[in-house]
Amino acid sequence: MSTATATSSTNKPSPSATLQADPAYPLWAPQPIPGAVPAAPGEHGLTATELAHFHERGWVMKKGLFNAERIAALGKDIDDLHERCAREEVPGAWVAWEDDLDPAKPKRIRQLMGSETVCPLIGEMSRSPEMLSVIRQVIGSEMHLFHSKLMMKAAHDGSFTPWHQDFQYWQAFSALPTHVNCMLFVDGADEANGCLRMVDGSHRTGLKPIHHLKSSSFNIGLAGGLDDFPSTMIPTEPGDAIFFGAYVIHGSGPNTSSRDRRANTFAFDRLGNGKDHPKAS
Ligand SMILES: O=C(O)CCC(=O)C(=O)O
Repeated sequence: MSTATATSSTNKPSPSATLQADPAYPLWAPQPIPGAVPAAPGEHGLTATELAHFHERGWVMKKGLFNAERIAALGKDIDDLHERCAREEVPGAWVAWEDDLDPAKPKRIRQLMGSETVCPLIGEMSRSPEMLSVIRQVIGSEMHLFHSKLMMKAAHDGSFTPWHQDFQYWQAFSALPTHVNCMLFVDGADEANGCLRMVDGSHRTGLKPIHHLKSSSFNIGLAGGLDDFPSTMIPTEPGDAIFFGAYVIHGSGPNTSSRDRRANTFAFDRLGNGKDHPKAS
C-alpha cells in the first residue's frame, strides 16, 4: 500500500503571498467528510495515513490504483484513439492539440475532453470500486463524474502546464470548490517527461486571482513561472494515481524526454453543485 513519494524542489518565496483569496468562496477545499472511514489493509480506498496526507497537503498519491494489465490495455486504447482523432472528428471528443508544433511533424493531442465516452475502459474505470471507494471518502456518496480528460505530454513535444487551481476554471460551472480530481498515469512520470508538481497546503489559502495565458488548452492560471513557487514534484509509475482537490495549486514541466507521458484525469463533484442544478444544501 502506499502513500506519497515526493521530492521537494525550489525554496524560493512564494508569490502567492501577494495574492488575495476571493471572499466569495471558502478558504479551504475540499473539507474533510465527517465519518469518512479509512480503508483497512487490502481494501480499496485511502488508508488513514493517506487520508490524513490528502487533507494536510491537498493531494495524495495512491500507488498502483489499477493493475499492469488494465493499464497496458488503456495505453493501447489511448494510442488507437489518438490515431483516430488525427484522421477524423470523433463524436463526443473535444480535442486541444499541442500548439506551435513543426507542421511537418504529426499532430499531438494535449487534452481530450469526453474521454469516458470515447474510451469505454476509461468509462469503466470511472465507475470502478478502485476509483469510487476513494472518491466517496473525500466527497461523500452523493457524487458524480464531473468530467474526464486525457492529459497527454508527447515525447519531446509535450508542453508545460502553468500553475493553476482547477476551480479557477470550474467556478464557471459549479457553486463551490467541492470537486476532487484523480490523475491516473498510464506511463511513468518524472521531471524530464513532466510529472505533476503541487504547492503543498495551497488548498487552504482560497481561490487566487486569474491570470490569462495564450494557449489552446491551459489559458487560465496564476502569474509566475514553474520555478516561482515552492513545490513538490511527484514522480509516478504506470497505474499510480494522484488525488487532489479543486484549490491545490499544481502544474507540470514540458516533456523534454523521448518518453511519452500519457494520463487521464477523472474529476468528481458533489451532486447538486452544478450552477444549473438545485443546490445540494
Ligand atoms: O497534464 C498535466 O501535467 C497537468 C494536469 C492538470 O493540471 C489538471 O488536470 O488539472
